[in-house]
Parts: sequence; structure tokens; C-alpha cells
Amino acid sequence: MQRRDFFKQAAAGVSATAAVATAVVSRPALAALPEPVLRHTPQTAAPWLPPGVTGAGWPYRPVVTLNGWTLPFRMKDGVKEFHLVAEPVVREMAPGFKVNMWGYNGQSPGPTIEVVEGDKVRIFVTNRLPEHTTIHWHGQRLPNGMDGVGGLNQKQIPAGKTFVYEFTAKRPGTFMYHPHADEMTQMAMGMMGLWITHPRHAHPHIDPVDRDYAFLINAFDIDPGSYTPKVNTMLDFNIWSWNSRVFPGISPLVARWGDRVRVRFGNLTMTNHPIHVHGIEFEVTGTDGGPVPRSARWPEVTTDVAVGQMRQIEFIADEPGDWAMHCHKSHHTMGAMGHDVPTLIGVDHRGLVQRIQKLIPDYMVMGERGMADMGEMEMELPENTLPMMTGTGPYGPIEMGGMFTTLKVRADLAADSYADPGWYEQPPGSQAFEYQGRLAQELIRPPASGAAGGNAQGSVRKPSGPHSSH
Ligand SMILES: [Cu+2]
Repeated sequence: MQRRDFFKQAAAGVSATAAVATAVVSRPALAALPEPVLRHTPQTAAPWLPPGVTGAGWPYRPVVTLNGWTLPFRMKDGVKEFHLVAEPVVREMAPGFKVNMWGYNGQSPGPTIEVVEGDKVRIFVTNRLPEHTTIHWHGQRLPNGMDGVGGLNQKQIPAGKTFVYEFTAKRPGTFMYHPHADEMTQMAMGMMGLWITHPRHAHPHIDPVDRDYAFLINAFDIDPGSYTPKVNTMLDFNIWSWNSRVFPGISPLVARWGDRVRVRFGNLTMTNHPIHVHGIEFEVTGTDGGPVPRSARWPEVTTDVAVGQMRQIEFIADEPGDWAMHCHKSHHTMGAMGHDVPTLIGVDHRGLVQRIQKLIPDYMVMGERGMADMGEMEMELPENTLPMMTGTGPYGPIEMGGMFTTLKVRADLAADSYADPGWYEQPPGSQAFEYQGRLAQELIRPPASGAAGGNAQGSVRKPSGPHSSH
């Protein structure tokens, strides 16, 4: 209670003894349990370095959690104390698309926990869910009783109770946390978070970097027009997200020209994700098993992340521009709406639309020239969903959704700036352009009957699919 309120209440005739009693009751409670820090916005928080800490491993380069944040701790008798609150949250997955999830401290995913190798940590976990939960600290070396598998290592944390986990962060690396209780439901509802342990000393396989990004790959099944994920879906998810955000709601990764950049990601979906970065080559420098020895690294532009795996990639941002970064499964860079549209490439609709519109005035045809029309079509959507393709760049619709963002490399960026620098201005003469010379007549128009081609009748073959006799 504020001193000012105390005097106000005393002046108003409220018993001063009662006011004092309140203060006395709450003080020991606060001393025992760090006050939970909550967050109410899905915007990417600035990197957080605890103030006033010195010693080995300090200062480290703090991570930037895409559309997330780092959980502050309290230092008590040499132990870093964190307080996670498992609770129902409303997560904005993109502007105009809000979902009822379960998460931690106001958001899904929960806050990133960032410590230094050798730190003693104590995590208070308060369960405000309607059912029991636990937390498993994926990838950590710890006492068996702290591993968080409900029923195996501990009793589940009942609704309304607080449990305490204590261990030493032994290995530097990229880890995650998630429930190991009613796991399928609780992860389908968005319960997960990142854990980063920075090295305490110079490490032969861990380079210092100029920027360090992190996110979790997650997926949901949310019917268009609804607000709560379906929790019994096994494989057929329709919302593909990074840190419970979808393009165009995912922050860009910003880098200064020449920066060494690390990106850490973990996969808590039910399928693999080949993560692809344009414009540079990277190396996988670590997994949830630890840093990869230099002799075991090779260059890549795509790395596949299997279910339950974490990957840590590093590259030099030496090509300026706005580079796409996305999952290479093309339906994972799509929103929920429109997947039920039949393939109509090559179908001639001329005359048909007007006739159908006499019966159904809103009837539209999509797809006879491919699906690109979806990117710019003003289609009426049910409330609270996203179109299959969305997002607009400087040259028009980007035709993406889901697991897509950009790596923005700029020469004129301050070392500590993570602000979106806007769209890249292409230097003159460095962009694809229209050919202005003469073209042979047959190259100008698409073939008359669509995909099959004007002369294709002779080569049409009957499909030997399910109808074939053998
Ligand atoms: Cu994917």
C-alpha cells in the first residue's frame, strides 16, 4: 500500500490499524514470492539486460524474442528467482485476429527466461488454469525431480497452487519450456516458452554476435470465425505461426550491414519445418543438445527443424535488402481461409459466372488463372480470421501468411536499433525489369485452354488413379 493512500484512508476515518494490518500481511507474502511480471502487448520487446549485474559472463548480448519479451528476475541470496503464471490469455495473432489461448504471464508463448551458465535458478509456477499442469525444462541438465513430467517426476500442479522448481543452468545453449501434463491440449492452446543460457566464459564453439533473435514455431487449428483453438487436432492444423504470431503480424529481423546474426528457433508443432533464409548462407551453430563443434558445420540456406528440436543458426548480414525468411512448406505461409477452393486452373468460366450470379449474387470465381488473385481480392471473410494470402509490400501484395517474415539488412542502422527501417530502396539498375524488345507472337498470350495448352489434346492421358483396375 502506498504511504499516500494510508494517510488518505486515515483522514477519511478508515481505521489506521486495519490499514497497517494489510501492509503487514502483504509484506512477508511479497518477500516469499517474486511478484509476477505480466505483459499485455504482442509487440517485440527491446532486448533486456538486467541492470547493475557484474561478473563472469557479463554483460551478455541479450536475445530479442520475436513478438515476445524476457522475464525479469529477482536476485535472492545468490539465486535468480522467476515467477511464471500459467493462465488463460487472449493473444493477438495478427492485427484483427485474437485467439483465446493458454499461456504464461499474459501472453502465448510465455516470456523468455535468460540466464548465464552456472546460475542457480528458482522458478515459482502458479497455476491459474482450470486444470492441473507442470513445466518441463526441455534440454536442461537438472535433478530428475525437477524435470517436470507429471506423474513420473512430480505430482501435477493443481489449479490454484504454486510449485517451485530449483536447479543450476549447467549448459549454455538454446532451450524451451512447456507443460508435461495434458500435453496435447496445453500445447495446442499455446503453452510454451524459450530458455536461453548464455556462456559464462569464452567458449570455443560459441561466437559473440551482434544480434541474437529467438522464436518458437507453433501451430493451431482455429476455424475461421471462431476464437478458440481445437485441442484434439492431430495433424490438420490451419494456422502456422512463429511465437503465436502470423505474417504480417511477425516482426522483421533487423540487422546492420556486416553484423554477425544468430537466430534460435524451436519446433513445438506436430510436423517438421524447413526454415529458409534468402540472401545469405548460414551455419547451424547449435541445437538443444549444445553448441555444434566448428568441424561439424556446413553452409546451408534452409534447415529442417523436426518436432521437438531446436536449431541455432548464424550468418553475416552482408547483403543489404529486405530478404524473405520463411518455412519452405508453402501451405505454412498461408492463412486459414481459402484452402477449400477447388483447383480451377484451366477451367473456362466465360458466361458461367453471370448465369450463377442470377441465382447467387455474391458468387465469385477464383483460380482459373492460378491463385494469385487471392492476394488482392476483397473477399468477405468471417470475423476473426485471416485470408489465405495477405500482407502488402512496396510493389503490391506479398501473397503470404503464416510462417513468414523479413530479414532487413541496412548499412545506415544504429548498432542498438531494432526499429523497422521500412522497405528497402533498390539501387538504380539492380531490380528485375520488363523486357522492352520484340517478342514472337506465340510467346505473348497464355495458351488458349489454360494449363493444358492449346495443342495438348493429343497428349491428354486418362489418370490411372483410384479408378484404375489394378
Ligand atoms: Cu512449416
